[in-house]
Amino acid sequence: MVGAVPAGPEPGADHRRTGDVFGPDFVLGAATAAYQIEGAADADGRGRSIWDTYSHTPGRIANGDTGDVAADHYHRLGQDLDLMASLNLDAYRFSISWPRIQADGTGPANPRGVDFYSRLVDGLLERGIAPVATLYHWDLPQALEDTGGWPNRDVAAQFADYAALMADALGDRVPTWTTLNEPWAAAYLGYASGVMAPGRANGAEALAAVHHLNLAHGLAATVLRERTAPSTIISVTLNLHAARDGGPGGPEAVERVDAIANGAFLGPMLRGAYPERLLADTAHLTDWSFVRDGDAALIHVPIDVLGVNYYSTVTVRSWDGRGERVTADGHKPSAASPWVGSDEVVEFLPQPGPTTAMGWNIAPEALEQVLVNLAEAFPALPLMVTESGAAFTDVVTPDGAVHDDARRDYLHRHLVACARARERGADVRGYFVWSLLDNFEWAHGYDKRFGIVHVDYETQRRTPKDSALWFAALARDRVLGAPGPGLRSRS
Ligand code: IFM
Repeated sequence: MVGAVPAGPEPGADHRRTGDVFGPDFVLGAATAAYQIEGAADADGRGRSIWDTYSHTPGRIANGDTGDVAADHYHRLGQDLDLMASLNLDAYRFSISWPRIQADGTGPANPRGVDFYSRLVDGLLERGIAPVATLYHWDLPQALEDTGGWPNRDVAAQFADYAALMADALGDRVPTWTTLNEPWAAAYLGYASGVMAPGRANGAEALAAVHHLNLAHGLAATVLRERTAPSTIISVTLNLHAARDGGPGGPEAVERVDAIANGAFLGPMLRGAYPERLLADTAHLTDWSFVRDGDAALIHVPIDVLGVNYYSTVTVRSWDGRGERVTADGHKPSAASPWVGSDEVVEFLPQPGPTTAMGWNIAPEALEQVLVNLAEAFPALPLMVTESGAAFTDVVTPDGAVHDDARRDYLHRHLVACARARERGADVRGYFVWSLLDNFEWAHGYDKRFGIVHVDYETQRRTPKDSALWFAALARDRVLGAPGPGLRSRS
């Protein structure tokens, strides 16, 4: 579906060039997610989510961190809105916490929860910043997990009910909606490897979760379409894997990974069917009987934009069963694999550096190629880079600044990748930095900082890093200036 991505940049490709112009129609924004920044875990009738449960389970999160307080965005909304305006953002991508709206995942909307997002949307519009609302960034109400979670089909219908509540509450003011963020992570990291909430490790359940997330997307997209204005943009965000051939047996390994990670979502959402490769590779785990007649049509509904989250590549080859196999999911070591059905046959090789603080390799040329491959596979579908960014070890200098040249360089090179993809015919509409603020990085807790704005978690003081000031100048001037000294260029 995305296909193979060649290793390394093409000779002569320049991912540090300057002078690229991003016209006013190209959206330059920043992204966050509810559980990662809001805090206020018990405020105003919010229910518990699977991430509350998971983060409060000893041993799950680095340092025992939780999202209870996070960046306290819930109580600092006005300040954070002003911060966004000071950075000249065209758009702000946020997610809505489902348990703030429906504490137990069912029933009427909690007016106090709705009010928070209503104030957020109004505050954005007052400042000329376009709201991009994501309905699901992994915080399933715990009460729904208690009924079986995403492996339970009913949750998809409950998600559609929640989508209807939000469409009715905010649909008159939110121009762009995203149904799901990274269902790959929700299904495979949540139910197969267990390094994310709810922390189950069962491949068959993960595949049922994949299907019910796809169904949830389709049902919610339909509800949004029916209840909002015709001009409303409806999208989904996928973290598509850029898989490289690490031979021997590389092409087959790439095909397997592409099917599990990319085709499992692109297939039903955009083509109306799961890839044969996926069905074959997982046949020993499940008969896919959770797919019912009519589901394909419910999932395969028109969307207006495909959101792409991109961070790094994977390099794979077929495992010959000898020696010690290297596996990876890029998140946290786990006893169980997220590569459901292929974990015994695909070997993940260490990536060449340089890397970020997450250990993820930096490869802007692969973002370019993913966008070009998608444009070729789905020519009529506009693309939006909905997350791109990097964690580095930031240092606050005595004068209170954060000179994060490496992050600035990272962003620069990935924006060049977007510009190059556009030159090669990809209809890339915009780029959202991950993330506006330092935040709760899931199993890594607060150890990893992705923000272009530094957060002092003791005082909740916000300090725009140099990357934020650079991004603000780009959003104002629309021309890509000189990159930071940053990392040694590989291009
Ligand atoms: O922080 C996450 C985000 O929630 C989803 N995409 C990847 C980011 C970095 O790991």
